[in-house]
Amino acid sequence: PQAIYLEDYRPPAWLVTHTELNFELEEEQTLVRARLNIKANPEVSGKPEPLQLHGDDGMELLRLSIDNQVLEPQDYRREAGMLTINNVPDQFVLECVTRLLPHENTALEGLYKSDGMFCTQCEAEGFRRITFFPDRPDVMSIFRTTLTADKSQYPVLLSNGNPVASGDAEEGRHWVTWEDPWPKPAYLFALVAGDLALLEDSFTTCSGREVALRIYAEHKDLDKLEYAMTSLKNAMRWDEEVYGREYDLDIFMIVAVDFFNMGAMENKGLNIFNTSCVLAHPKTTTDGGFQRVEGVVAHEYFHNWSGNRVTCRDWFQLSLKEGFTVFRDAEFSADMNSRTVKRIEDVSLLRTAQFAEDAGPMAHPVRPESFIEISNFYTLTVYEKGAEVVRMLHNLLGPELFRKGSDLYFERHDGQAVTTDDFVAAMEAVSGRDLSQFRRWYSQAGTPRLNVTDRWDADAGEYRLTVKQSCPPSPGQEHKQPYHLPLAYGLLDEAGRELRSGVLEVREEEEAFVFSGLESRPVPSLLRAFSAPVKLEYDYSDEQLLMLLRHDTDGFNRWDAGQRVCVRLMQNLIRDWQNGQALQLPATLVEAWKQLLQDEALDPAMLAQCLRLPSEALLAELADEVDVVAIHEVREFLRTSLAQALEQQWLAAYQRCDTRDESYSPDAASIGRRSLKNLALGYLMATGAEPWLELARQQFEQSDNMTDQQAALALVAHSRHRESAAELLQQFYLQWQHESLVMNQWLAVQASDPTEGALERVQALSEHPVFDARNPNKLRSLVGAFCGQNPMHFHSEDGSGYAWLADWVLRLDKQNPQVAARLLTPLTRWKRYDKVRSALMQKQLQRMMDTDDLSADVYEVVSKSLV
Ligand code: HT7
Ligand code: ZN
Repeated sequence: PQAIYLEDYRPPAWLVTHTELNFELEEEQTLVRARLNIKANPEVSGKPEPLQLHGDDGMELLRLSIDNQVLEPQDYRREAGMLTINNVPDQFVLECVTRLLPHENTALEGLYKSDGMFCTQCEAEGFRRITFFPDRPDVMSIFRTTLTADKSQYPVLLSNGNPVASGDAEEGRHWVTWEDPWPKPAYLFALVAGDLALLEDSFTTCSGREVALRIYAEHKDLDKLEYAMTSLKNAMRWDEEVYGREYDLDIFMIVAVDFFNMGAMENKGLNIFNTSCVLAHPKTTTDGGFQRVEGVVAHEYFHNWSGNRVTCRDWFQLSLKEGFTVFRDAEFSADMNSRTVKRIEDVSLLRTAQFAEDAGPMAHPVRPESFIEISNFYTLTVYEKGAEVVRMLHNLLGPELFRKGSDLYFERHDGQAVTTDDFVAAMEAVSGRDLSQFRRWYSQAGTPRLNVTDRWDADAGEYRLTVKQSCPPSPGQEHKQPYHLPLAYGLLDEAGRELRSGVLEVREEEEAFVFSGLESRPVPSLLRAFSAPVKLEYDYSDEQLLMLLRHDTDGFNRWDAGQRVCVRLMQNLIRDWQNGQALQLPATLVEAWKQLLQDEALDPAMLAQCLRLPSEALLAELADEVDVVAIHEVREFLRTSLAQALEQQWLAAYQRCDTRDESYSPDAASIGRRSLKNLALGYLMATGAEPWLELARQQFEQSDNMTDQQAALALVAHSRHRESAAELLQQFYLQWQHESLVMNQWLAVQASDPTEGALERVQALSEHPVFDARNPNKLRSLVGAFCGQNPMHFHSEDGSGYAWLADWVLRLDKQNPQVAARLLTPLTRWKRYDKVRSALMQKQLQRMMDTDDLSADVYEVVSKSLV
């Protein structure tokens, strides 16, 4: 497979002004008649180029004509995914007929079947599996689509835009024509055909237009659509109020499908969602699930402007739409729920998974410079770090100028396919600032380090902060230039009173900032709200951190101070464990946690965040060499010790947050109470005392919502009470076996069970009737959860976990390369482990590399990892 490079970008030689598509959907085949109005791009000068259209090599071409003249095979060439036709006129109509086999499409790209319904996934390069087309985002066309199918089996026929005509056809078939007035790239095309249930509502836009809102799902899931509808209406209002963005069609539709490679897709007017991101019901969905639905519904809706009306010039610019849209959805969720908790969750993900990606073999800038398979670049770097880059612009410019910048960006580029540079240019234009140094965030990979030291001059009352920045090398980028970043800070006195606060702009490799007029040496609260995606080093004492944990006015930094204390302690304990020394729990930590637990004024959600120990994944990311066993043992030791030392306080917290009398609501306050209650239950269970097992069993049996039931299930299932574990798992299975999404949780709970025999359990589960290897959600729940959330067993020293994953990847590569390549990620981190493990991981990577006919997806990840 060949890499393609950003620097090779050339504008398209041919444009498609109008696209007419006709789908004859049948059980055994689908015929697609495409009629494209093509013209030479007036902005490309020079001698006319041959017409080149993308088209998957496996796609059957039945007929091809230009201006009604049928072309014979000698009139065109098909190779390497391209159809080339020489000597075409300046403007013409190309017609072609292709035959597809959607029921055999297991890759879930292009047109495929999910549980009996037809659906599509065209981002990034799926449209070329439907018909021949310049399948690149800078070719924007007006689409008119007609679907014909059997009326009783597929009563619902949907595509982008508004329905303009419909009727009955012969042999019990019917048809509907859809017209989308907004020019769009082919990756935003979609169709759905099926027998679907519908939840309907409407929304009146800020200019008084009525928009019909329709959410479709399988009939059995009709009762799980309300939350998505509420979230959609909230998102539509929020986008009007916060960004001035109004919806632009008469209908907005969402369809839930169970077979989907990612979370959801923002097709114009017809979003297609993984069921896991749209269905929600208190009985079957956890709080986390509700929040995911709210966030993803908003994310896809926000794409209508940031992605659809203004789209990407090429796929290197992916973060233009994804980074900006993640920032927008994060702000939306922060406004709907708790801002601090949302920030803590997002930063935790960034620090564990994105920082690890930035330090791994697939590290790439937010705007990558090359790729073999673009699907491999839907990454945490493009999405989450990309969002942090937009957030930094927000921090540097302030909310008013940022809004002006986004208004200008949408106004300047409406209907265009543009670049991340255009986005920054709009911010420059409204602020009058030079953001050229800031642009390095888009072009340089790796996580910068900020090393901060300070000096106090008591005589002058002067406090000096010295900030040094550096960034480690990443593939293809040995040396990095300094970044321009906002460093939000506060200065507190010893008693925790805030003396100063503001935002410093860091630009140099080394830079000093001086504060005068202070009476005593302050304690700095640095990088407030995580104002830049960096690793901050400052030599805090435990006392200073505990003071910040109690008093910082920045909620995020309060939490972060507590995490820093724990991380430092755990790193020391890991060293002790490695040296064979007895592990000891420091009294200061117990005291600090006791105080927190007794402070009834504290928000339960915040308290739960503060009392959750840093994850094994975070400790692994921070280690020079990952010692899986030591990390696990130390975390377990600390959990058990804190559980025993504070048993009464955990019980009091559990009782304080007992929500048994409340009816379920997914609002932030209730979610916060449940999260503290279940955290407390986890600590109580960690004491190993029988009464708490009983309490967990009671909660499992009596709770009326999935959050509490699943929390109790996971605690018991992962405990040493094996009989109870088996009983509850069986009970849960019998209760929920017909709810596919709940069964995903059931699989994931077992796959992440750290007790003995985990590999045998997941092997057995892969033969269980609820498991379906063609369904990406099932694969993520079983294979993904075992390899990503069960480090002790995945990293078993005999290499059995690695071999199991490699077996899966090789099997799935034939079936669904996108999913295969994603599941492979944990093996790519082999350099981070001890010699034995890294050799075993490499062996599996090499085994894959030696396999013939690897997909481009898997080939790219494996080959880059082995370098
Ligand atoms: N923009 C969407 C990306 C997406 C996708 C990409 C590759 C393969 C399958 C896919 N399904 C959806 C999702 C989003 O970020 O909104
Ligand atoms: Zn997106």
